[in-house]
Amino acid sequence: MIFENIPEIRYAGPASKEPFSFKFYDPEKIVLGKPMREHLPFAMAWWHNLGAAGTDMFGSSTADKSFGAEPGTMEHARAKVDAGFEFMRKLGIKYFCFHDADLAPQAESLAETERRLDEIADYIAQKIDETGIKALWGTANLFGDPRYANGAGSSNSADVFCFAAAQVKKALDLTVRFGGRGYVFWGGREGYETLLNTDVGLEQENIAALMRMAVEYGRSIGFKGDFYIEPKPKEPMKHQYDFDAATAIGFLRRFGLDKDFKLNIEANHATLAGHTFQHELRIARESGMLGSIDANQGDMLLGWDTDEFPFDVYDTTMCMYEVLKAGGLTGGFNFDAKNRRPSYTPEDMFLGYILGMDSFALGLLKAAAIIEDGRIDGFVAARYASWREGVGKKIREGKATLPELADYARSLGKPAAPGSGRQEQLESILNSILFGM
Ligand code: XUL
Ligand code: CO
Repeated sequence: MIFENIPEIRYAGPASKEPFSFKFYDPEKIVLGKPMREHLPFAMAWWHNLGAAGTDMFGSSTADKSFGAEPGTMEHARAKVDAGFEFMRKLGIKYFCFHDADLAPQAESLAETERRLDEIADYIAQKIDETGIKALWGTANLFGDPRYANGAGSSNSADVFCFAAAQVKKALDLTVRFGGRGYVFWGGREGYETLLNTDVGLEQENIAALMRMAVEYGRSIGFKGDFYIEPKPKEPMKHQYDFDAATAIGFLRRFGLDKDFKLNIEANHATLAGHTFQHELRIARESGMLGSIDANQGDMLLGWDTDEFPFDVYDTTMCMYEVLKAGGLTGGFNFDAKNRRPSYTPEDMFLGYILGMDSFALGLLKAAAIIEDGRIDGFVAARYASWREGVGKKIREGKATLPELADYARSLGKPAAPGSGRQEQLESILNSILFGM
């Protein structure tokens, strides 16, 4: 055992003062007809939880993530598997997300890297058989290696593109082997630093070509899940092509990829794009493309991707409202989050996940309460009532003409008024649902 001092984490209720317990995440509790665990398929992010040790631009690691083995060795790769499965089992987490590069150290040659991945995959597959824990999604790290400095699918070099293709193929093999529900493309380097050296048209066509080949190959090896784009506007590149949900949806439709792809929406990426988390979820939901969620949050005082554990219950509530309205996710909730640098002990790893899981459980309870209360949905329905009858209905059905509507407007005799939007009243209702007894 790696986390010897940490017990299995159980539900103890909101009044509990026991740090190693859930205050709101009660897996078997029925919410709107379904147990919480089904509403909330949580996943562990391999890279942050088992890899991130607190290094930043100004300082080295604060946390020890060696798990008793020498970092950079296959022994360490195995120790991470042991730590990860023990961690997930103790928290009752049923899924994990991974990049190929998170699983085993990269070797000099692609062939040796792939051999190492196969070796560790055998070990992971054994753990999957023992525990029933599976992959939520897999992905290829197409941003860390220097060869991807100008992008992967969007690289100026066809040889670099082929390396990316090899990695995507292998990551798909692993995702299928680990029972993954999805496969992610996060285009961290798919963008540009300056337009002076960039052929945007060629780069976008090539990214689409890589995605199309991934779909063809994935389906040929029996992958039945969804492919996802994870939008992010910038960082590491100055501009990334998958800027936000609307941009990614337009891209997928332009290249005919929208039947196989959905979106993986990350809270911190939404705010970097100048949107709220709920905005991105709503745009994805309205297009039938809300697939999965990277559950974290940013810091409004810092302008970058801080990947904090979710804590803001307004955000998790409105997130869960969108998820409930979408009828759930085909993916799940991946904690793409890391402890703050000064929270460097193994206990902090658990405390971060307890915070995140409780914040989403509380959000689920409150979102269900908003729906059951009905005042907000009722207000929205009433606000658009004019579209369900008379002239509004005719317009919605596509049966109206401009001259006809002009005649109608003239016949009204008084200026048309939209009616109050009642924003303050609605915000007050939200507060009373969140904090009222
Ligand atoms: C980076 C990010 C990635 C993706 C997977 O901002 O969110 O970790 O989730 O590559
Ligand atoms: Co992410």
